Amino acid sequence: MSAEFDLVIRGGTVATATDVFRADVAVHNGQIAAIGENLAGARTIDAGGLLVMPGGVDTHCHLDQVEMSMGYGAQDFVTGSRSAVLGGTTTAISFVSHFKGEPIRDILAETLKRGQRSIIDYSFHQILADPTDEVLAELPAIVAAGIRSFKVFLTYDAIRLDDGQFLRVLAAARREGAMVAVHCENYDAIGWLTEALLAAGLTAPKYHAWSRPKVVEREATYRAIALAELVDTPIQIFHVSCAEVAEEIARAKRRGLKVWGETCPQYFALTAADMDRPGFEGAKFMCSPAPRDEADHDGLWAMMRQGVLDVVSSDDSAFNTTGHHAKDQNGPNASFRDIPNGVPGVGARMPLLFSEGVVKGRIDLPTFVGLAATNPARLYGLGGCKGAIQPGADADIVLWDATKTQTITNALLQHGVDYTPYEGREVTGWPVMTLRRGEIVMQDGEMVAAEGSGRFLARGPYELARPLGRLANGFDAAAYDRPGATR
Ligand code: DUC
Ligand code: ZN
Ligand code: ZN
Repeated sequence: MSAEFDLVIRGGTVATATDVFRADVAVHNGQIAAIGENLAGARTIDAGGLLVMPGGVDTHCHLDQVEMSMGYGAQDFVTGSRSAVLGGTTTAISFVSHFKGEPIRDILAETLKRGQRSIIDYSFHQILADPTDEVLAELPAIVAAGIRSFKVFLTYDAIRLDDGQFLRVLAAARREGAMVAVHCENYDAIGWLTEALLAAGLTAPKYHAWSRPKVVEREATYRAIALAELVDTPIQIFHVSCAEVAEEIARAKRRGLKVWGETCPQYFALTAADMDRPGFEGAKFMCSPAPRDEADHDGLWAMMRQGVLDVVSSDDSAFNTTGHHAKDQNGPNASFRDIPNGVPGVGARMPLLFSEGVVKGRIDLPTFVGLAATNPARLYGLGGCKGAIQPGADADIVLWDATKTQTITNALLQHGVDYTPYEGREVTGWPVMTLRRGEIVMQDGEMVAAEGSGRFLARGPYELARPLGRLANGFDAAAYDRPGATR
């Protein structure tokens, strides 16, 4: 046999979003070149006894974001992408910040510079906090630069959009062929509940969950979907915490709308009770939306099985427990309102989903691959190139030992954060090797890639982000809501 290919991954069990089968996978020039039997390569990796899956695609993680909703995060592109490859992830989408009253271009330039340190391939969502005419006029250039998705927040003082502003973003996205990702919680309801809780002296971390119960998330999700339907813009609902919220997405899908849903490990592996740990411990588990109860986990799994929730991303938005810009920046007795919320998870995402999902029989292996890699890639315009084991795709591959048990510790994850909310948790299934574009970047828990070897992924037009062409009254209002148009 002559060496037709650069590399052959031999004798493993290939898992895709639709199939599980025994095959060799050949890699040439950084791409998957063939899938078959008895393939020959200049180099061989023995994958006997291992799963061969697409490298994970984490379409929601805040790596080295200029500034997040509640401060400066702990994770930069080196620490975040190192932890990513250790956990089997090879592609990430992070965020370009935006601040009210400011143009985007300088933050974009700074963010693109920060990304150059990445080990994994990466792209960005553009946050829009203030859709003024000036900012909307910047969007065609931003989209042309390959940033084909916008993120909006319906809560948080500094960055939230009211309904009118949200409509303007949806209209801009429709014109540009961009996907809109939405943080759905009702701003006024959270503010009202927070004031009441503080007035009642209920300030501990656990009251974070009380300040944003499920109905607050559900109302905003319904509203986001209704407004997206009005404008005819594809959207994804970020970080869905429970089945009641996912039901809104299910109803939208049933009506044929382009609405997708994401959940994250913190919603099936943590609960509100974690925020009730003694002292400041509970702060480590605070994120938004808040983790719910054990009983809610079953509902989320059902929504994943049914394809209502298409994506599991990490929403790694990490703050250290203690120190500058940390969770305790306002002191160890700060009220829940003054503790930044967000949890790390870029490295733990795939092992948690595999262990809690596949090993415990809640989802099958193709569903796992779909949630962790294939669906997020497709949803954000990377389909065919990322998140797939198929000829022509980038050879981003994880070799996974489905039987290996591992106790998660903070040191193991090698991220830039002083804790993990999953400390001490035993999982079954662990990545033993990660390849990015055919190059080994992690082997046996050691990152072996060079800082800065990741590539920026410019995302072009794609079908899922195209409007449906279903307009209320047949009138394309978005076409008239252009920067500078008479309003
Ligand atoms: N929402 C996010 O999507 N990420 C970090 C914090 C938040 O509230
Ligand atoms: Zn959010
Ligand atoms: Zn986030």
